[in-house]
Amino acid sequence: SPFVYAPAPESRAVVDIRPSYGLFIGGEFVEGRGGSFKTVNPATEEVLAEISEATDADVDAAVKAARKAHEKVWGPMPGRERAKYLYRIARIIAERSRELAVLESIDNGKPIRESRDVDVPTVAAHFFYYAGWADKLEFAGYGTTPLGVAGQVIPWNFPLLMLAWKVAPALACGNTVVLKPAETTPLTALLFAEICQQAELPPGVVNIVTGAGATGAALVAHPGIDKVAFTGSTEVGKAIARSVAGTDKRVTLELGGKAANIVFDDAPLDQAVEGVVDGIFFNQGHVCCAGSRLLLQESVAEEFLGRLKRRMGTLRVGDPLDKNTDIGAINSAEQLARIRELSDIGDAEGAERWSPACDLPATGYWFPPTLFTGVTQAHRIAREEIFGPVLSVLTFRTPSEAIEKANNTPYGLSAGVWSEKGSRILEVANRLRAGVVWANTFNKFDPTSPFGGYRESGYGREGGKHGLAAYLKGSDQ
Ligand code: TXE
Repeated sequence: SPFVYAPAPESRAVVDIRPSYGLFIGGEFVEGRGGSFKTVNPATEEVLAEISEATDADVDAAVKAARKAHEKVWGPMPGRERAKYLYRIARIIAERSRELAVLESIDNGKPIRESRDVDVPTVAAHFFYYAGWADKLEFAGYGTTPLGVAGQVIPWNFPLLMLAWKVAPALACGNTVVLKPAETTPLTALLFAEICQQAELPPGVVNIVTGAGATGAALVAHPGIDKVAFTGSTEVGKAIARSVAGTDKRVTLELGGKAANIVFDDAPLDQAVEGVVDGIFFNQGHVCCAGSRLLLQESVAEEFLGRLKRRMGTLRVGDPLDKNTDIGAINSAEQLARIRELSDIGDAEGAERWSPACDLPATGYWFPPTLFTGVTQAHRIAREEIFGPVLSVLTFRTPSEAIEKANNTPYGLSAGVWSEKGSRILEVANRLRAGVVWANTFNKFDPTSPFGGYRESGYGREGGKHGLAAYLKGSDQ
């Protein structure tokens, strides 16, 4: 459209990507003993860097460094001193936010508008927020004794934000950490390691071990770990729960989801269209709480779908560094294959697929914004997490039917309710089995709010005061 404001793409030159990276153990970068693997820009398929693969011995060295730092420095340090480091880290993140946002978009594929306006500011906000708790832990009501060493394994959809959700509360409570980023998105965690050096964080308080699933498995199984925090697939979450069974390790798991976004006929429709679009197309749909099932009240379904399709037609898919881009690249060839497979199953099961016309770049991993109508609850696209820009539409007549359908999932992470009536929102929200319910909005994150699920979406809460419970001795999380 001639009316689109078209600023120049964000510059790749803002970031300095080294040809290879080591592991971050005891405050230093050291070469991993398991060789190396490559991280790729999913928008161009260009190899960005060689990343060290950590072996069991490397994981052991990282856990020992974390233990030493916990016993000698970080555990005994008064909370107000820990707070100073966390504030310093938060300030450096804010100062280096442009660099972090560009690097996140290059390694992950997400649009720069999102990494710049959502991911990185929320990361800084988490460090500021938990810095504020470090010398006030007694007011949280969970005691003030840290657990010790936390082993943290995170996914690729919000690499830096998931790091912040895990590292900030752990450090505020006096724990030290060994964190394993996902193998397709290690670069911002490694830049965070440099930020820890810049902040003069005592060596060993934060350790980063890169590698594939085996590195994560070695970390969570290590006997020197007191606490496991995991975000990722339900399958791996279950394997982790099994591997720590019978130990006294504390565990929090944040797993998959299949959230219902419920639109009643009295909803502000244009606002609801925006919320539905944001719910499923934000971050290419690589969001555990994505509103991947749209439940539409029958009386408004046709009108709503017309408006939704028109809005989807305006979404721009392409270069993540272009400030106009709404939908960036799919994070990996494997994830693209998974999205394609489930979408093909949707076709085979008789649902009707629709996407607006859009030119996808020839190289890189791309999937258009996609809508399936004629979906029934038995369809796999209504039951399984697709983790891509694919929305399954179902309809309902009454609030009870909406609630029943929304709850008809093994997951229980999030949901959205759209209605002009406060009483209806409260009634429906109270009957939804989901850890987070948004009303007339979706995908809003804030460091002060707890986040987490039920059933196959895992257990434990991250964020807010509740997020401290996972890292202190006197709680049951
Ligand atoms: O997840 P994995 P994948 C869902 C989404 C996606 C699917 C697969 O549906 O399509 O999972 O994604 C590490 N012990 N979500 O394969 O494998 C791994 O190296 C310890 C939802 O990427 O769970 C990475 O660091 N760690 C989700 C992290 O676990 C292990 C986010 C997550 O990878 C391990 C991501 C093991 N045995 C995917 N195996 C969400 N809830 O947000 C792997 N890992």
